[in-house]
Amino acid sequence: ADKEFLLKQKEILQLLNKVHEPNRFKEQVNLGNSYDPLANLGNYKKAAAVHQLVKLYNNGALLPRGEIFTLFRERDLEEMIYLFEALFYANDWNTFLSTACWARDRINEGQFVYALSVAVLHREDTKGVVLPPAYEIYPHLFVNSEVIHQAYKAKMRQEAAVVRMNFTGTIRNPEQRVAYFGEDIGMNSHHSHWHMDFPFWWKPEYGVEKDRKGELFYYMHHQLIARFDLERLSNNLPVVRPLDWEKPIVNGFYPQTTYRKGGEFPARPDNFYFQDLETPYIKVKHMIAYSQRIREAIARGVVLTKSGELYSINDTTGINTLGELIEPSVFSRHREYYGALHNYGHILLGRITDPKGKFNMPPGVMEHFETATRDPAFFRLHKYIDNLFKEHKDHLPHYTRDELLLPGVSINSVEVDELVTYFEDFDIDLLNALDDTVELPDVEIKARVRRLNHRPFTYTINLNSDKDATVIVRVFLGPKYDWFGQEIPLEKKRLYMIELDKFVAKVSAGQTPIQRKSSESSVTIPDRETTKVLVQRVKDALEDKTTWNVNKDLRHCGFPDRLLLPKGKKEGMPFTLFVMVTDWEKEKVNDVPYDYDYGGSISYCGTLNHKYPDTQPMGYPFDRRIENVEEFLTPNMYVKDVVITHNDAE
Ligand code: CUO
Repeated sequence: ADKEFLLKQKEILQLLNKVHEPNRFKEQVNLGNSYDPLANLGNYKKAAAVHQLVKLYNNGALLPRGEIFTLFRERDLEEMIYLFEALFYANDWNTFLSTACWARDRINEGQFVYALSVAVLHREDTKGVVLPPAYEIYPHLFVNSEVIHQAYKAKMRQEAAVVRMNFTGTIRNPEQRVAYFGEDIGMNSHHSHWHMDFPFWWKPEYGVEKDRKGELFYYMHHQLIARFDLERLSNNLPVVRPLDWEKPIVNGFYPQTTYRKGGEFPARPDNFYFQDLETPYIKVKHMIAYSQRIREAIARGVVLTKSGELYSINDTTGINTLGELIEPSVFSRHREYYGALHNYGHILLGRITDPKGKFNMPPGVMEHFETATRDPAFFRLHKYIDNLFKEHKDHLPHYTRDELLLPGVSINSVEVDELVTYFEDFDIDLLNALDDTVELPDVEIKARVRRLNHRPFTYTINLNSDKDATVIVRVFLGPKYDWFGQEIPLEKKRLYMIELDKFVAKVSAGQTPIQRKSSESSVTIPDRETTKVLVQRVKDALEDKTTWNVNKDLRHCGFPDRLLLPKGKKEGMPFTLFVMVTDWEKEKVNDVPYDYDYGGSISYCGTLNHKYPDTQPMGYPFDRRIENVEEFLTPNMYVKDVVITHNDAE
């Protein structure tokens, strides 16, 4: 990389260093203090946002530093957007950096980190900049109270420490058996980054390609639930049931997690009912009405637009329209009529124990994308929403044999290595969790968590083709048996199929073995680099001790590679492996020969700044009904049983 890029990388890491403390990098502080955004309005493409932000700041009207920021509070969001626009619309790097340095010690840390991160992910001149892992910037959102408490003790004693973190709750709560999934820091980091790459507040005026964003909202969350269900089956738990606005939420939840300032995250006892809220004004009956209107749109195949027209959703792009409508995003065709089903669901769950704000409780875990999946009710809300998407997909015609076939190509066999999962220890750096109010030097303090992993494996797909061709390969895994031990028929199993990989391969006439490694999966990303390693690497590269390769398609979004396989069982648990090959020439979108990577995690994270690379609906061929299994299974598909064995440790 050139020096210019490395300096940018260095500045960003410094800006995100200990965000709760005053900036300690003198040059940045000087820059921030000498810079007056109002005197430089000409340097922004949208001066109005900068003007608003500074005006609010000067009036002391912004969310103060130290307070909790959530995207689900209208005011917090609005202010954050002003800052984002100031950063995103800064005409050049100097203006960007000066604005960020100015904001660093003035704007609420939560708003600052979020706005800066989203700006870095989307600005042309910061493409390829690596952000520190979210769990190092905000350890509070990823580890529980006990760990933070122990970490403070260690710092006071000035002793290096490794604090063991247990999953929340006890074995008397059956839901705890799958807490390793909902509380996995990599999974939470993936989820929060997905929402940074595809924010619901994203405006068309930003001019960045957000191809099939509504469909991705559906598909990524659909896959999260399917994966959660496979983890549940691996632990003898039934699959998740959707929420019901009028019935009690049977399972309570005690997050045992604490904010840096503002107290513990609120808990929810068992069997709580949804409650009406006053601010924001959300009534349970509104949620029911929104659902009814959405279901009516699905049944009729059209949504009502704001201007009173009917807009068809009766085709493959319908899912995208529906995703934008249900989330909802700025692209919702009629926000007033269809409401904000999903976002309000998050808010209703987050405020459920203090609906009137009587006790001034802080936001619940559901009100942050970093913490939402810790609560099992997250998966119940999303299954409820997923069932609406399913209802829509079930209205579309099933795929015909002709559509599914790839003439001249057949899969003869698929071989896969032994599939083994295990738990391992992982240490999180807690440096940023502790403030420096006491003038004590930093000591090494880490939280040690248990996390699921699997042995690396390879598939070999043996293809027979009557010509040279470029094919696209899709690999899925689904459960063989349900919770009752009954074999699941394919037309039902399709809803629990998790995507393992999607990639492009060249085949020549005759037999071709296609080999693919688990580490190459289009679903996942490897462990994120730690802040420490990043800081050192930049330093070394600036001193020409190492090289730094800039990856302009770098993604922070991506399911953790460790979680590619569900846990399975000690005695071995049978699953169904499914492979399908189709014609890449027919499905490719961009006119680049090998554009399937775009950062390596396109399956759940799509692409940034490009068109989505293939034309098939996400989840194809399992997104639609299967009428007749025999007719569905064509020679270019292959189904086989595989076994996943779980070892407690490796
Ligand atoms: Cu990701 Cu509800 O959209 O958490």
